[in-house]
Amino acid sequence: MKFTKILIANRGEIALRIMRSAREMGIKTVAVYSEADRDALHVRYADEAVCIGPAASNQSYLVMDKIIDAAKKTGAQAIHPGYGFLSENAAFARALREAGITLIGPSPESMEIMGDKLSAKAAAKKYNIPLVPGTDYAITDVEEAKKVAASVGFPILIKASAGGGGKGMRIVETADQFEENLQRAVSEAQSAFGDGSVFIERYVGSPRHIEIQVLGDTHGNVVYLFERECSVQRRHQKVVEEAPSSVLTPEIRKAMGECAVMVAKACNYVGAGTVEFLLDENKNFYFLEMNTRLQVEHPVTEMITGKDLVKEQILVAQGEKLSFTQDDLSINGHSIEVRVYAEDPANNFLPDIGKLIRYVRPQGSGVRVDDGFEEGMDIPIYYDPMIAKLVVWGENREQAMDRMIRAIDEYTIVGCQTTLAFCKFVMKHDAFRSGNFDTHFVKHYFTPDVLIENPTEDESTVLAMMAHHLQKSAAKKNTPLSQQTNAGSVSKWKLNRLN
Ligand code: MV4
Repeated sequence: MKFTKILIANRGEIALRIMRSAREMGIKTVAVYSEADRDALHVRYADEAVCIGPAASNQSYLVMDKIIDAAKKTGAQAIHPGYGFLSENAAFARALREAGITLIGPSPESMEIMGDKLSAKAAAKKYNIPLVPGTDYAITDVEEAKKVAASVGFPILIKASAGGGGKGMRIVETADQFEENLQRAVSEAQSAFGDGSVFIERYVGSPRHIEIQVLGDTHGNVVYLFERECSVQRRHQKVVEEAPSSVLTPEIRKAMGECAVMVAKACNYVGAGTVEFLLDENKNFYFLEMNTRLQVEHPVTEMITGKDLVKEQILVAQGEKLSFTQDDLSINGHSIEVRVYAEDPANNFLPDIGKLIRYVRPQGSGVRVDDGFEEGMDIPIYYDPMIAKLVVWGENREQAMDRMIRAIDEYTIVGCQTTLAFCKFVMKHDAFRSGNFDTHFVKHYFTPDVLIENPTEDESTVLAMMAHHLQKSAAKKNTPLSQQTNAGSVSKWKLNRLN
């Protein structure tokens, strides 16, 4: 069935990004919004908009019934959930199925298999996908855990089956630490996820995080759209993503890609999904988990493949066959994304929301900005503090990194602290530039004082202004008051630079 109208059950940059593809396809869009998002860009961009409640997500963007009602009321045939919120909620997928509304995403069954790490591992094991040595069943008995550990070797990582994204993980260095850690992990998993199942794996000490984009249709076809490298992250929050990875050989890429396709086939996957792997120092890769949604960092894949992943999602949700095969896909150039958060990297990345007093996006060749804000808007406190995704494309990695630095320098955000300077620090760092880094990059190399050595253009301006001002006031001290002028050269100069 061809859709004529779809509802986007999300907000911010991803809601806009989805609407843009829908509009290109001639599909009308319905926005839903909370009271905090009345003036948001996704509401203005949509053909229709429905208010679904107060600011708090659990009273708006997370309330299935309100969203389903909005779809029924507006006659939307399908719902795109974006990422976060209800995007990986199997109950929502099932409720849509019962309401006769198409989810632009996988089936509830695929979500359930992959939502639970143990059932995901079990599904992958059937296809001989490499897994980190450990257990593929829930473990509660300390003696048994010690036995497994003796065969796979310490350190060991305890993971919650219902966890994911690093939640509920514990490292165990020696056998005598098992008792305490296992009990704690079980009770933490029970209280955090309502499921105390944990399993153990050998701890891979310095891994790279590499994920494969897959796309499946309802006719059993699945392709991979190569990898994204997401090793630069801070406390499990990704900061920089790129495609392709600088460490994969064509052979490993093909092997990982084919494994990812098998993982998708293992759960009859339909739509866009991401299969996460760890890559160890010897370039062995291991399946970790599958994310059954469109990911934040999908643009880097779009930049190197030329595909519009949202369009493809909509087409397969309409029941169409994929219009290309694996052999039609190739990697063109290099793409990097940085996440621009309203957070203060000098102050432990605490959210620093405020009004965007001045907001000027970078432009020019090979630059894409996915955002949901305009100058003058407030960043709401209720949601994720991501302001934008800054994405660049270059013919090669070097050009992409240089272009990213240029784009960061062009980006003007006044009104809140942002992670831009931090991203510039990463782009200039030898370990990043050489490609020789792992998931410990931020922990190993970042301290707030590096920001002073890596100011963005805006910060350089402010620093120069401060220096200028200090010089003037020092000079003033030695000048009789009667001779002091108040030319306001600082503010005039600032205006020149900003306009
Ligand atoms: C691991 C690991 C080391 N060894 N598993 C973190 C997120 C979740 N998807 C799995 N994670 C990890 N699993 C074994 N056996 C290290 C991590 C990990 C990590 C993985 C990807 C990206 C960033 C990370 C940061 C810390 C730990």
